[in-house]
Amino acid sequence: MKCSNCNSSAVIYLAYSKLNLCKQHFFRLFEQRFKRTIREFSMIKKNDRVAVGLSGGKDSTVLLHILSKLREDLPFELIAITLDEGIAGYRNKTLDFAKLETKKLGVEHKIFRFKKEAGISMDEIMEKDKKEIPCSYCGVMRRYYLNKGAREAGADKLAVGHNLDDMAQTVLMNIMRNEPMRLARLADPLTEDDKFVPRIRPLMRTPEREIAIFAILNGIDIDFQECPYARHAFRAHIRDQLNESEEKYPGTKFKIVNSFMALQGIMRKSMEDTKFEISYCQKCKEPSSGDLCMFCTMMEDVQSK
Ligand code: Q46
Ligand code: ZN
Ligand code: ZN
Repeated sequence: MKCSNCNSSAVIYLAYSKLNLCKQHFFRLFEQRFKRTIREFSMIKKNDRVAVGLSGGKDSTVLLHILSKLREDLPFELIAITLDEGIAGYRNKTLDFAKLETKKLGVEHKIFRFKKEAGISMDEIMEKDKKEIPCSYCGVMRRYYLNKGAREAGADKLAVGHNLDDMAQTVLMNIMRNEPMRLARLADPLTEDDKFVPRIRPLMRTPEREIAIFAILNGIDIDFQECPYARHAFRAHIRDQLNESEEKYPGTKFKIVNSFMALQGIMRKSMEDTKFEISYCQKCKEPSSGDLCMFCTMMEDVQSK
C-alpha cells in the first residue's frame, strides 16, 4: 500500500481520515497534532518546569520522548517522576525501563516509593486488606504522591500520558455512572490551589493505537505486562465497546472527546458557584476538602486493620 501523500510504502492506515501514511508522514501528523494540542490549551509556556509522570508504559514513555524533542523548539525544563507502588514482579521491570529511558534522554529522574514515603507498599496493603479493590487504594496514593512529588521537584505542570482512548473511556464512564462533577473536573480542575500542580494531557487527542505504532517505529520497547492487581472490569467493558464502535464508525473516539470539549465551557460556567472551598489536611497539610485528606483517611483505615 502506498502513502496517500507520497510514493513511499505506508506503515499505517487511519480509517477516520481514510489515509495511508508512510513513516515520515505519520511522524509529521503525530508531532503536529501533539504540538497543536499543547498550543490549544496553552499547556506549556517558555521556561516552564514540566514533570512527566513516567510509569515506564508506552504512553508515558512516548510522552517523555516527544516532550524531550519539543525542547528543540521551545525551551523548557523536563523532569520525570516515577512511583514505585511496591508490587513485586511488576513495577521492578517498568522501573528499570523508566531509568533506562531517562538516562538515554538525559532527563532528571525522581523515584517515589510508597514503602519509603508512606511506610507501606501496595503488596503489604493487600496482605492486610484482601477485600478492598486494590486500585481504589493505589489510585489515591498515586494521585497524592504524583502531585506532591511534582510540587517538591519545583514543577509548574504535571504531564500525564492519558491518550484519546483513555479520555473517551473516562467521559463515557462518568456519564454512565451519573457523575457529572467528576466529568466537570476532568475538563478543568475546580480545585485551584497553590499546592496542586496543574495536570496537562498532551496526548489526549492521540489514539492509543498510534502511540503504540509510534513507539515501535522509534525503537521504544513496549512492555505489555499488566499490573497483577488491575481489575478494571467497567473500564474494560467500555474500552471494548468503544473499539467496536470505532471499527464500525471510524472517528467515534474523536467525536466523543470533541463533544466533551465543546461542553466543558458550559459545564465550567454552570459549576462556578459549586466550587468547593479548599482547606488543608490536619495531619499532612496537603489540600483537602475535609479535616483529613483522602490519603490520610485511607492510611488510618489500613493501619487499623
Ligand atoms: S498500579 Fe495501582 Fe495501577 Fe496496579 S493497583 Fe491499580 S492503580 S492497576 S495504574
Ligand atoms: Zn508519505
Ligand atoms: Zn493528609
